[in-house]
Amino acid sequence: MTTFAEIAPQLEHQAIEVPSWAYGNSGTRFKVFGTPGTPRTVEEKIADAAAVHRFTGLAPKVALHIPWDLVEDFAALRVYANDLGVELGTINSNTFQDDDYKFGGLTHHDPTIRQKAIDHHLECVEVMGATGSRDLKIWLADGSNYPGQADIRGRQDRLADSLQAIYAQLSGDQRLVLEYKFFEPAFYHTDVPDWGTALAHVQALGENASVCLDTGHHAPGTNIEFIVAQLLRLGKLGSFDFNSRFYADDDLIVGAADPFQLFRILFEVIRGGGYGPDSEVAFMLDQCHNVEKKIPGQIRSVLNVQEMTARALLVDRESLEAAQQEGDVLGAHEIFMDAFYTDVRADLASWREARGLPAHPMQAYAESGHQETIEAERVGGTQVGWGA
Ligand code: LRH
Ligand code: MN
Ligand code: MN
Repeated sequence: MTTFAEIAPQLEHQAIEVPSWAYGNSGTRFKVFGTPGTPRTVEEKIADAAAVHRFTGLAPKVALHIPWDLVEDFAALRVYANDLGVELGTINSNTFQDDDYKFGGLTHHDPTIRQKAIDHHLECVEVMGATGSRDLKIWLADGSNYPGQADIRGRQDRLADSLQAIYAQLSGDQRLVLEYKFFEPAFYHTDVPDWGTALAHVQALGENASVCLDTGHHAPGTNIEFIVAQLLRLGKLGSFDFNSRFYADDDLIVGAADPFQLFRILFEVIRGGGYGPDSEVAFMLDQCHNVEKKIPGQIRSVLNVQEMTARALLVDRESLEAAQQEGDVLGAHEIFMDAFYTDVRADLASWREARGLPAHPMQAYAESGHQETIEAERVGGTQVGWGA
């Protein structure tokens, strides 16, 4: 049995990137509820992300979405973030809220619109230069609703060409990360529906292109940890967008719907070399907090990832391998489940305390008065969020 003391040093490597949009107002197509204390500016979103890091020590970076987080001076925004103790992380492009993109962006049949979508990505690459971001994350809303509506094959060819134009503008250690999603907003076909399609495109691009796996973007019952194992094996797992789903792309708190699935995913990440100081895999959250408070929602999320990482690290891999070799099905399964069922919360509390962090970040945040302060301060103005 592996002990917590044995795995504790490995917990130091945990870094989870939080999304700026988690702090803005969000909702469903039925209603966006306003939440007191919601940021009115990009700076206030970053300040909220910095609060999550202060209380947990787990979230040193904040991902930006362009144009939601468009500012005049990204270099100044970077200094502002650094002063608050966080860095600016992944730059997410957005070609899904402009009328021109009704029938697609990077796949569009009209060269003018396709070029507009490419240019948007080139602007994102410029932003990355100013923010010091490594990753450009591309998710496409492109697809069609009805059979015959679009030339599925032609769109793949145009997508490959568009991605090539964007990839050519990356420099140094910058990366292009392509995110897949099997449906929504298009319902008949999606242009990057699955990891196989994403892989085909990033493989054609080259070494600095990889796949982003959003845990909410799969059909029910999909074995996500298998995809993790395969992409790591091929050196093409660039990043995660973590969240929980009950039905579709619910974007709920990671580890809330199915902690065991999160454990299985993290086990494969560790097994495949995707966790640790030399890992190239970015752990990100892609979530919204529609009805709960946003900062504690994010604190809960990063703690859930930490908890399941600790449990996954606890799997006695030597004994597991021995049991597997012997064909001891139930023995191997038990070793795996023993780690999953280990309650690490008290050990993690002491571990945090030893690092000068609050033992219980949720409670510490609730008692800090921070929420009341931002709710009192942030009145008036426009609350930013989805669709802003
Ligand atoms: C699409 C998605 C993608 C977007 C984000 C807001 O469903 O997962 O990552 O950038 O949501
Ligand atoms: Mn996502
Ligand atoms: Mn999504």
